[in-house]
Amino acid sequence: MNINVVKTTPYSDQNPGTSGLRKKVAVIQKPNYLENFVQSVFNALPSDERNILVIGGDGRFYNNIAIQIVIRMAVANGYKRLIIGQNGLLSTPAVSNLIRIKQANGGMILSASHNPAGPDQDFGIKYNNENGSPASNTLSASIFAASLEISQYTIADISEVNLRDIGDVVLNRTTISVIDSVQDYIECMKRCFDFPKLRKAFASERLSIRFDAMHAVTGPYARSVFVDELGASSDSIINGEPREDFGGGHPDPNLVHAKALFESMHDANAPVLAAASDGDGDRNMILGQGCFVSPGDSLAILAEHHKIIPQFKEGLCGVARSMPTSTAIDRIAEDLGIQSFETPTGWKFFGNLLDTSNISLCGEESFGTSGNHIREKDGVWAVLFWLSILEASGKNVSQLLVSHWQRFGRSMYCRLDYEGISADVAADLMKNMQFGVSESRLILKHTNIAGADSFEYIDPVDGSVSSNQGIRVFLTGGSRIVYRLSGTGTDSATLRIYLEQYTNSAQDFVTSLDIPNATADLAKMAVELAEISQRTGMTSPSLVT
Ligand code: G16
Repeated sequence: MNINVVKTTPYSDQNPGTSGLRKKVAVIQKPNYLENFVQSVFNALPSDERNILVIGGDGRFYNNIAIQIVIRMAVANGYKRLIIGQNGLLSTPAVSNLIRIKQANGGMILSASHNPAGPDQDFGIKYNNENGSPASNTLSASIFAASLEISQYTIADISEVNLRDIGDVVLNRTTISVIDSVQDYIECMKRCFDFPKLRKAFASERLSIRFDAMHAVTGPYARSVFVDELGASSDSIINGEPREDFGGGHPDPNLVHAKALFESMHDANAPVLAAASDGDGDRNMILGQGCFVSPGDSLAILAEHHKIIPQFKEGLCGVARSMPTSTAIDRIAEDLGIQSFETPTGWKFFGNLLDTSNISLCGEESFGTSGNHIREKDGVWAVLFWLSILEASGKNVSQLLVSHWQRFGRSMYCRLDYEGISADVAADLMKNMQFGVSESRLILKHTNIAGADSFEYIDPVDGSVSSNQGIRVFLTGGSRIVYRLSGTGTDSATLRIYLEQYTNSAQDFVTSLDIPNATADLAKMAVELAEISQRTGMTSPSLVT
């Protein structure tokens, strides 16, 4: 077998964002573009961390071609074993689990998560560490640095590797193991939850589910877990076949992109729970009959009822949320007498806290929730957790929400996205906000602003400092406005404004409350403070979720 050494020149735009490198497919297809990035990852790793690599993707357009390139390069770079999901498919949580149980050095995930797929849409690639967590900021910086000085890459001259059949093939010094994409993940779920109990509840029809896999990677996982293992009816999974273009949809589980699912939960025959996941299976949206559970409330309710699942029967050691995520979880932590950590946006910031048992449960406003079983967010896990709470409490989703608010108050939560802003305008807008914070000008702009800052995180485990992670504006009474730029887009900038309005008034404890309407005054204030229309020319957000 020949190993080809190919001369190349650097691209200047391979700096990983919130979660790996995400680009338009046309960019990824530029000559040597993907190869440069993959070689830069290998170059950034010490040679003794290049032994076992897990590889898989969400099945989107270009997955099949990209995965063959990654395999040929890993063989050429001396990996001893490659563990690959059948047909190249692995969800992000499944990769994280495999890295850990197979003692791999890391994993390469081919996904742009919730971004749409297809020839004119997005593709992505990210590296996860040996603990199963997305690459740290330090490693990402080394990958970017390597990409700026790359002059050659190595690639094995082999024909297409058959990923259809499970089994091992030895190529040169590398064993290529094609494995069942789902089986190890199910075993992991069985360690976290009481499957026999859930199965009984499905059999007696106390539990029922509708799961929208959005034609992305989660379909086979959801079918195996909910239908084959737990006995849910076979029509419980909708849009369950992974497709290269995700069926032309936008696999972002929220009330805009999974609207039909939400509407179906108003039918008389609606199941007890509905849920949706995203492109790579790490996000989750939870719905009850006629009601939506915001990600912040979901995280808090899981923490409130944590003891009912085997994974947490000894209790939680601590919890964490990303900075823009609602503070509902903080109130539960206080009640439990444990710490609640506030990290920057991005799952990679939870890894150290999980590894050192500072926390065992964490989540984000972007529909991500998970525990200490892996080092990624985990959509199916969150759904199983909700099913377990429904089974144990005998309450429905709406009753769980209301009793949570009655005890702890409610963080009414809303996110405004301003998409397609030019990068310069977005940077200036944030600079102006930074200036307002540093000069304390923001505080003077409104009588109920109690404080404001630019969020900086000092990792309590390794001491690394992450600055400029978004602007926080604190209001009297516990409400907040947060501003930050998205790190997952592929062109132009997206400004996110996160609104959190705290209430402990019983009249707000109804699941049908129109949250954008209830937070309209806060939204107006947020838009004025940041001078959105003057600076962007936009009179309304592109998306409200
Ligand atoms: C990724 C990260 C999440 C993060 C989200 C935020 O999600 O994995 O930890 O919360 O991005 O995205 P943005 O920077 O656009 O606000 P995913 O599901 O896209 O991998």
